[in-house]
Amino acid sequence: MIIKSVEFVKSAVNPSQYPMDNLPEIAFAGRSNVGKSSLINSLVNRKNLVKTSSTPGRTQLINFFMANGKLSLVDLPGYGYAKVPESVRKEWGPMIERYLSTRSSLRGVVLIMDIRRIPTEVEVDFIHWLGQFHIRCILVLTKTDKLSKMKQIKQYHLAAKGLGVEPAELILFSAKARTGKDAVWNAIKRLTDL
Ligand SMILES: Nc1nc2c(ncn2[C@@H]2O[C@H](COP(=O)(O)OP(=O)(O)O)[C@@H](O)[C@H]2O)c(=O)[nH]1
Ligand SMILES: [Mg+2]
Repeated sequence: MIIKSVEFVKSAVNPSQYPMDNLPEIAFAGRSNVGKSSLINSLVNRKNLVKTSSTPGRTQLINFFMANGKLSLVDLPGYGYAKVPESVRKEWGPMIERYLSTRSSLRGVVLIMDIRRIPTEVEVDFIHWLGQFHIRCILVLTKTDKLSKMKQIKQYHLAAKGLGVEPAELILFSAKARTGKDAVWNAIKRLTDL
């Protein structure tokens, strides 16, 4: 996809604050610090459209972006970061659930996982939960540059097994090495008919 323009639209907590433009929408989810913001920046060829951080667990809002005036991209707050206070965590679940279960323009969720971590029941449950809402899921293993090619292949198969999917359903990605971007875009295009 050739990105001609991309802009931040707004941040939201409640459905009344979501943009009303009704554009096809793709949301990005993953644990804090997994490389979600870096992946979005890389997809739209921007260094810092979405703030990246080495201090995880800070973003607690749903951030909406618009690409080429016709595709909505959503950065969901990361989950599973131990240092997030319980009070914040209590808000997080319902906020994400509300978004995912009510957003009618949502065409799919990109679930981003660190290739070095074997997916746990958190990821498996999330995928299952999305399925119950008939939300399509694009599975991405990121930070592949951190592993040798041999280790990548090993982890790729272990991740597929852990998630209960065919290896071919997983996309290998690295923001640093700039690999996997076309594969993610192709998957997004399939879900959005763009
Ligand atoms: N080596 C490497 N580091 C990455 C990659 N993607 C993100 N990071 C680093 O991981 C940290 C968290 O990234 P960020 O995009 O802010 O993660 P988020 O919390 O999921 O949005 C930052 O220090 C990034 O520079 C990648 O593909 N390779
Ligand atoms: Mg982020």
